[in-house]
Amino acid sequence: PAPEVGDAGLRFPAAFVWGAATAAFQIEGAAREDGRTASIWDTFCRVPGAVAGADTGDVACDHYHRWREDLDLMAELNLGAYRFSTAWPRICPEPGTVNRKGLDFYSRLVDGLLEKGIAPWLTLYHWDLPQALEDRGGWANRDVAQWFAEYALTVHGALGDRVRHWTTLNEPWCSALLGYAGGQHAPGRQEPQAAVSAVHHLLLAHGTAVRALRAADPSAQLGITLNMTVADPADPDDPADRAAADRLDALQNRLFAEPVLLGRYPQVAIDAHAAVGVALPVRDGDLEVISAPLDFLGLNYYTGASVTAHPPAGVEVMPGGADVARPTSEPNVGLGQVHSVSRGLPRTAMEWEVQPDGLRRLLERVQADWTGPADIPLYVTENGAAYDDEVAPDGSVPDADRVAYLVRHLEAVHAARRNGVDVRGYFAWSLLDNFEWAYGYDKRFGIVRVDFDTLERTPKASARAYAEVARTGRLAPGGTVWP
Ligand code: PNW
Repeated sequence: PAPEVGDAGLRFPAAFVWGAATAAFQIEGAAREDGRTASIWDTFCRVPGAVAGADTGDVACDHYHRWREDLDLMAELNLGAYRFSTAWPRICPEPGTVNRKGLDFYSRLVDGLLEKGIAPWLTLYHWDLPQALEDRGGWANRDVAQWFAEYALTVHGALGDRVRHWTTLNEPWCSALLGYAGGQHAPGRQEPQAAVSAVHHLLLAHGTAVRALRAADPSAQLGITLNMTVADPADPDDPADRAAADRLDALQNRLFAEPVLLGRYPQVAIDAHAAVGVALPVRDGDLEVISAPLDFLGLNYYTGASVTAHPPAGVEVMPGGADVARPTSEPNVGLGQVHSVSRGLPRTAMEWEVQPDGLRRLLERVQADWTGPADIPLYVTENGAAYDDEVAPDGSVPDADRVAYLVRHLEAVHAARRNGVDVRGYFAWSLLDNFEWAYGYDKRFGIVRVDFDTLERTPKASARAYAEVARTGRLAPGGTVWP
């Protein structure tokens, strides 16, 4: 095999997947078209103070109408893969219903991708639960596992002949804990027991869908995407700080990775829940369903955390704590005293510290603890940064900070590969500036700029740089020196 490091810079194998990612609610718009019904995010956007600027997903990037143009962009950027999600409320607004027009949109999109030689990576759930299902209890209702499996089979029935890579859930931590405990995300509930029920039912939905899809299509590649953090004790010599880092790791990372890949919930998380009087509603046989074998694990990584058990004097860095008017709470149920402390690293517009080496360490740890034993590969399904981009007088967007962010994280992926991690692809978040959840359109993660007045798309410098990496399969000599 070709050497990975050399005069040509850092080389990735020819089969390495170079992609970009989006999610339905964040880009599509067309919220009331062709039979789409309301999702929990349509409702949440109308709660006063829930979303910055009272922004909604009504128009977003208007991708529902501009998808052909967006496909041209993807081809221009040399993408080998496109990670997108299907909107449940376009397809199965209620159990037992199917909306053909919703499926047809994704069928056209998939055909368009394949025509351009771009592999579709489909995510079934990226946070837009039909409001009709939330009205029946949402993720806190155990029946949701069955509803989700039915929806998964419906989408597979329409697209399974052309889509090879299927992801059940994107970041169930966010859906359950920001949605039902912290209240930062839809449906905005702040009910600890409902939140841990949602954790379990999301995972049960995942496993039930995996079993159903596997039976329908033995050759489909099935996975889940988890968001993980690297929690370091602020003072590694302080047992209280070490315990704080351990609780955060248990409640953000292990609570999801272990049931899915090892078939058990971590005792530290069970104890943390019990301490606040709540419990995962596990029934006999559930963990067998939840740990149905997978073909890959997707990891989303943005930042790490340095944590202490002692209330800090300085400013707290709380990933995901939206700067909005509505009161929210700590999302991690039973976390206890855990406070983030700044390491003085550069930050993105989300206030998240830039910690590329955290990605290398995370990949190594995830393989050692989970994907190695399960014998499955890893993909970075999201990584990227929000910055306050400036538009130059000639209309170009010289986003040097985002270029540096991407390069440094790709170097970390390469370092993990050199250390033996089987990570086979990388998806930049995001293809387009889009609806950044509780932050609305204020935070721009795109490698392509979207003008939200005209909806015009402009590839940023980061898009050009990423296109070059995707074309050549390498980072230029010195890593950070880009063409
Ligand atoms: C992920 N947190 O969200 C999502 O998958 C994307 O849809 C989103 O646009 C992207 O990351 C950037 O935020 C997260 O609070 C939201 O730690 C919040 C957190 C993590 C990920």
